[in-house]
Amino acid sequence: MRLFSGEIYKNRRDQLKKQITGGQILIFGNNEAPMNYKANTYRFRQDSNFLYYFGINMPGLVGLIDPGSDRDLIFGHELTLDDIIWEGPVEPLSSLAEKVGISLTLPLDKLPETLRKAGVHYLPPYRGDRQIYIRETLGIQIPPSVALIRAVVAQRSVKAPEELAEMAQAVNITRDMHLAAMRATRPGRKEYEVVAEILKTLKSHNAELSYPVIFSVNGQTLHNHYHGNEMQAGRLLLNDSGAENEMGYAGDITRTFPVSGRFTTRQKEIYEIVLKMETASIAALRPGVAYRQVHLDANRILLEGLSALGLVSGDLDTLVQEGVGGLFMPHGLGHSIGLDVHDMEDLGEQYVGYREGLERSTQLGLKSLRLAKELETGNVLTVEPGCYFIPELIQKYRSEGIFTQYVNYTRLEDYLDFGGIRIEDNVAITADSFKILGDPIPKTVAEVEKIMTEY
Ligand SMILES: [Mn+2]
Repeated sequence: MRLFSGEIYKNRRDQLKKQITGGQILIFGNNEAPMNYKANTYRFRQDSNFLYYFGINMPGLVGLIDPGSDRDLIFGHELTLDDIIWEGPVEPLSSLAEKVGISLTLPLDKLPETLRKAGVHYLPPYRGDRQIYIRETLGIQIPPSVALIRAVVAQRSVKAPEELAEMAQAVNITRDMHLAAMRATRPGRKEYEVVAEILKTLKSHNAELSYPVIFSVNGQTLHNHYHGNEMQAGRLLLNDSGAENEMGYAGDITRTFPVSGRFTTRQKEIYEIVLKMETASIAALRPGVAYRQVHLDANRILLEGLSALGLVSGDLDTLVQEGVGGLFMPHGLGHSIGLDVHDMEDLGEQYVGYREGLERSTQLGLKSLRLAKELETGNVLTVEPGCYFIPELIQKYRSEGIFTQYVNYTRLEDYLDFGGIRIEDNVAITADSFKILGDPIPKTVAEVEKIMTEY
């Protein structure tokens, strides 16, 4: 198990203690999750808050941080002979705890009596077994702590240099997956044959997926997990896939490319619009910039491009304000990323991506913007504009007479078989600018066509 130094975990807990005064802080690790019966489990994924403060990637642990004392604790069980027979002689919990700066571990059944239930702080549980444990076993009746949520979000939102290095590594593994996919795609193959190459590359780095692979000729479906189509020349392929490295940090990258290796004129026209949205959005990033504004500016570039193609018309400011861009990009420009691919979504997007005075819109597109607030140094986020032609959405808007004064629905008929394009990179906010994480991944028309026709 790879860990940061014990000092790093101790400093993180000490920083949290300064924010929370009075009451103990409980950080729950995850348990194994049964797939079809108890002993046959899904891949174990540790809780990200536990990983952040306690590092140990093992099921069945609870961390206790006591702001009134120097001593933090981990509750869990030491391996029995039976465990060793089945699972092998892994490192004892007490020794792992030592490595993350914890000198005392106790059996999990000692937790109820150690706890002062009155002022306990805990984070919102997202698994059913954990909710039951908190309520029934620990007898905690108070809700999750908003003060703790705010403190954890503030801390985890600013990535330290050692975290940025892990994230760049996750992106570089992801990069290899994307290069393999571009090289393996050709007309006549099935999507799942290329997905197999993606997974082979992932596993060769001892990494895991940070979310299920989206790899489809139907890129207009935003989260398409079906991989059974035959890839045909003339279609576009959208690949949104990412690696989670050994330390739990996520990559989240999207590239779109032609199955044949060469863009058609029509594909190139739309691709260049999305590429301009992506590069211009990234170039605008720096501390203090509100990501909501970057999202709106990307929409303006989209509408400007579609206007040049005669698909929309009208005053650009009005088009942006009316939300016409949502018809073509019904999602937000990006989200925070870190130990979670949507970082800290378990704690509530209103705390991670919004702030007081910044309300979430109800407009199609803008309502799905997960990160709207002002950026600060150390934030890491995705920039992932897209342009999609979703036949069901276009037909519904047309039949209901929505945006008829702005959208040329007759011309749009030619695009109903187009699919969708998304281009996504992971970007860190530096002291005065930005840095795209990882090595460059083919992105311009020329770069994409080159790698796809090299082999
Ligand atoms: Mn993403």
